[in-house]
Amino acid sequence: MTGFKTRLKSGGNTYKELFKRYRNNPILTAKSWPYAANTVFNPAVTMFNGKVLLLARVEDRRGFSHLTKAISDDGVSNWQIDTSPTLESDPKNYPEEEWGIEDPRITHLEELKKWAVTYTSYSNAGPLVSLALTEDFTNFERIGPVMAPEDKDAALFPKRFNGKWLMIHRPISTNKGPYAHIWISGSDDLKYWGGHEILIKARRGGWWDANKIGLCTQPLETPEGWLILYHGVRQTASGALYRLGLALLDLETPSKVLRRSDEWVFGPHESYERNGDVQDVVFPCGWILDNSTGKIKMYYGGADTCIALATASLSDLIEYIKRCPEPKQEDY
Ligand code: BMA
Repeated sequence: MTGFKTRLKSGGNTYKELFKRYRNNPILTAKSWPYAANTVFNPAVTMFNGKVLLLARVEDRRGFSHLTKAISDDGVSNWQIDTSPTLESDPKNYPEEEWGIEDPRITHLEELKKWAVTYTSYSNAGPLVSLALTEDFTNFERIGPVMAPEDKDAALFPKRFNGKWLMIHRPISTNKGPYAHIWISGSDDLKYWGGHEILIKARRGGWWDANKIGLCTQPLETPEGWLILYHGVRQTASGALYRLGLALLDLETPSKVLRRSDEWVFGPHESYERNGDVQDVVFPCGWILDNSTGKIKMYYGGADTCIALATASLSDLIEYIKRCPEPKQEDY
């Protein structure tokens, strides 16, 4: 009992926080935008010409989204934001983009010397995964829709494995569900995808990540394996609660899951994560690793309204995930 009281007095929280919020969060809001926007959130991120490039989802007052880039030297301040949409839906040529494009993820494809941008196209048949390539984040070459609806939360690996590109994505299945598991698929040419396999299953029952999960950020290569950040959506009496967990995939065979966290490692807590257009949502679509410091910057949408930043040390994340159990899929 004394121990319990002492813990409460000293803050009450015995969990080690792996991710530390930036003190001046949120870093970007609709007010920072050079043109009228309802909300800016769920940004992808990559390094571009030595600078941090965010590709943010911007929602207008019709309710439709487009993507706009913001570039900064330090990834925290002095953002140079495009004065008009960087990548807009083009429903005339790509009818699946009818109600906008959302939630990008960026992967640099070393072989092609191009960046792959996977994003959600909001079609009148439901959300699906589209892919575009770019060399400069000004001109985009659309590959088009690569996964049929309903599917979203997709990102590519930066290289081929046994000749195949690999993509992680999240289709929804209505079989005894709905259930939304994370899948992995392969392609020779980035356009036609197959060899679909479940990668990480949504758990069931009382788990924080029961029934619906999805990839957050692009896979991060580490000496121990590919580090994966994913969200779990818990249905509560006051709506959905988006929290984040970690997994580690085999370096050579990414379809093999080595570890998965039982606990969530980041969740909505601050007012900009709890209150906004959609309450209680943290939704990262990108992270970057500074190899010289071992620090990760994770960029995320807060409550579908603003952009926030949290940092972590790669060695802390690896140490944590290596202590997590090997997944036993049959237990889920
Ligand atoms: C998901 C996506 C995200 C959004 C989240 C919470 O389905 O649409 O863009 O942040 O819901 O509303």
